[in-house]
Amino acid sequence: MTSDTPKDELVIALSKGRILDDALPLLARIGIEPTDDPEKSRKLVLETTRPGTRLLIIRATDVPTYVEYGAADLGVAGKDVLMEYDGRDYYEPLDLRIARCRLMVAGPVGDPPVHGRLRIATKYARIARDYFASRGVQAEIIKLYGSMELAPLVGLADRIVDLVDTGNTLKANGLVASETICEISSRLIVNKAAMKTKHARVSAIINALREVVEQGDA
Ligand code: PRT
Ligand code: MG
Repeated sequence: MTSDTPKDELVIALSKGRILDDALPLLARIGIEPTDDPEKSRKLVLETTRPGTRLLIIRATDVPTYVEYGAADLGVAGKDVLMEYDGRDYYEPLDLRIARCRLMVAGPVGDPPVHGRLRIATKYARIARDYFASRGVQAEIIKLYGSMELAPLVGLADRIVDLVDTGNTLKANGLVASETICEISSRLIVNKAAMKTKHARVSAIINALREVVEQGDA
């Protein structure tokens, strides 16, 4: 791919928030710790305690793009983001089992079933389209970029497709989940060229993380 990182460097792309919160302890256990506090620092490139290994702090939805084009060698991204992403040209060797949640269909509490075409508000247009099509349900997908919970309350949509963790956000807005589309967790993804040109270092990270993840499960 086009913009490969220098050969003597390893770049890992991550997003701020829950993925960073959950990924930092895993990285620390394999000896990679940022030298600045990522939540406090405004830097988008963070040096780590492992020489030549850097973290890029970017938007969650941009992680697969950086990895596919080789601007990062590795990345951590939610399965939701990967499923929605247009490209597929990277490896996905490991389920990190962090930032777990479910992608669900939800609607107003006590709402009767909708007959005919369903209007679905979601950030996950591709996933929602595929899901309803696979079930033979006629759905009009309304793409939103956030606050999906509002859409049924103001008559913009009949249902939403969104991530649910505790269910508190749905509850606070008078919504209830009706179907699970899939279970979500974050995955380690790897640039295809880096897997070859930096094979020793990349596979050492994959294997070390796999061990940590499996220990966490025991
Ligand atoms: O926030 P920004 O627009 O920059 O990007 P983002 O929303 O993609 O990032 P972030 O950090 O919010 O989420 C990153 C990833 O975390 C997602 O892609 C998921 O893979 C994962 N994840 C895990 C979640 C949740 N759990 C989650 N609960 N992402 C979002 N939520 C939201 C959900 O959308 C809803 O608004 O939390 C709310 C529901 O939570 P509960 O606990 O009230 O059910
Ligand atoms: Mg968010």
